[in-house]
Parts: sequence; C-alpha cells; structure tokens
Amino acid sequence: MSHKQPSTEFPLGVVCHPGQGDLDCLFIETPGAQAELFLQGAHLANWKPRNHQPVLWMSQKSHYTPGKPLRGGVPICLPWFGPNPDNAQLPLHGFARLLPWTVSRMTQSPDGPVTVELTLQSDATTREIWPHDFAAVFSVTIAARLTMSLEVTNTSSVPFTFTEALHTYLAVSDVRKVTITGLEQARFFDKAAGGVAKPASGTPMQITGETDRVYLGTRDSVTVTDPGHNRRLILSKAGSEATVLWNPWIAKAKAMPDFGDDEWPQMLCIETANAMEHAITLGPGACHTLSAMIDVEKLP
Ligand code: TA6
Repeated sequence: MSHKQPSTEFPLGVVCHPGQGDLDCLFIETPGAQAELFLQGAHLANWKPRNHQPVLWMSQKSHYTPGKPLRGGVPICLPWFGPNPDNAQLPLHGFARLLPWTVSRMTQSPDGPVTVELTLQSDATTREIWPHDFAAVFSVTIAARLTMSLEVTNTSSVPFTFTEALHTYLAVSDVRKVTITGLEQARFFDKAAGGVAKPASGTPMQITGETDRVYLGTRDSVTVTDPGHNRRLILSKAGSEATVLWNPWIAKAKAMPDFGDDEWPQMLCIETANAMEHAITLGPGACHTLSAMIDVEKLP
C-alpha cells in the first residue's frame, strides 16, 4: 500500500487501513462529520454529519472486490456515463470507478474540515480502453457540508470528449414518501420509459415506480424532503448541466446481484452529471471541474 500513501502527514482524525473486502480505505473523522473513502474508484462510501444519520446509502450486498464497482456511496462515472457510446462491451459508467486512485494531497483547515485529493492518470491500461491522455482529480471535503469536485485535464495534444457523473446514492427513509424539488422546469430523457425525451413536468417529483431520468440543462439545486428521516437534503452544484434521478424499483433491484431485493425503498440516486448533449470537449491542456455539495437540515 506504500505507493498509495500521500507524502504529506495524515491530518488528525484520518487513518488509512483496509476496509471491507480488504480494500484500502481512508477513515476520516472531523469535528463536523465522519466519512469512509475507498482508494479504488476514489469512492466515498459514507458521510455522516454530526447529529445526523448517514446521508449516503450503501447496499448490504455491495461487492468489495478489486476491479468491481461498489454499490452505493458516490461512484465516479468517468470518462463516460452509462454505456460507452462506441462499444457496448466496455464497462458501464467508464473505468474510473474500477481503478485504484492515488492520494495526492490531504489538508486540514484550522476549524477542522479535512480535504482529501485523489488522482487518476491515464496509463497503458486506460489507453487500451480509451485512447486519450488525461489527469482526473477528485477532491472531497469532510465537514458538516459535503463538498466534492472532479477536475479533468486533457494532458494530450489533441482534443477529447467525455461524459461524467458523481453517481450519489442518498439514504432515504422510504423513497415513496420523499418529495424532490428543483427539477420541475427541466426537460428530461426518460430511460425507464424506453429512452424518450419528455418536457418539464412543472411539478415536484414523487417516486412511484422505476425511475431513470437524465434531466438536461439543470443548474439549480435539488432538495429531497424526507419526513421519515425528519430531514431535508439539499444538493447544489457547479460545472454540471445534467442531473440524473434513479431508483430501480422492484424488478431491477432483484436482477442486480449486488443489490438486496428489498433495499430499493431506502435509496435514491441524485447524480451531478454532464451527460448526453452536455458531453464536454477539452482541448489540449484544458481542464473542467464539476462540483457537488450536500447540506442537511432538520425539518422544523
Ligand atoms: O444513473 C442511472 C444508471 O445509469 C441506471 O441506468 C442504472 O443502471 C444505474 O446507473 C446503475 O448502474 P450500475 O452500472 O452501477 O449498475
């Protein structure tokens, strides 16, 4: 594990040791929150702000196996979201979530929040799958507010195009009883309905069946009001033009080996993305940053 260790000192409250499945994991405790961050995929698997229940959902059936995606938390979809547009045999949501990332920096601000930066760079393995040179940096600040950013730089001499998402799995008391606001004015691509473009609904959203939507042209924050957990989750973002909403419901949950049959009511994915018509093209040396923030408020 030594090659993955940062050259800097570990901030107070951060330890690195094998997590589930013996995968290298940073366990982070700050005055405002606790978190678990796996080096494989730079995968945030837990964020629990002090005095709140965990905000991220992890499946009890998740794999914790080198080279297999974790089910839950915040998978990083990169350099493509969903199926690869040119080759359906390539891994869904790209390879970034399957590879070990390197801790490149850890800092602590005087009032306690810890920021960890992990890096993934193109190499012979990634070039075989995706013939471009890039550097990706995932930065996460663990505090009462969760702040994540994904910076992608084109380190080659020709332009490339990519799509991406922070595929955030939120823990909810019962997905049928939460209300989602902030997407009312956005048109969307409805994958659960077979892949059709639909106009903005104009109303807050409630989940009543399998849901798999890519909302387009979205910059506003999204709020999930969850009376069962007595809280509101507010997801804001920057550098992102798409928001994905996903719940597999009954049949799809059963079909996934790494997803418990009865777990679907307890999760809701709200993903900060650049996908479909919002794919990003970067010229040589250019970079793009997508950021996502989560705040938790108790209901009055
Ligand atoms: O973001 C929604 C989605 O693209 C769905 O279509 C669904 O398949 C999900 O991601 C999970 O993908 P995964 O590869 O992690 O099973």
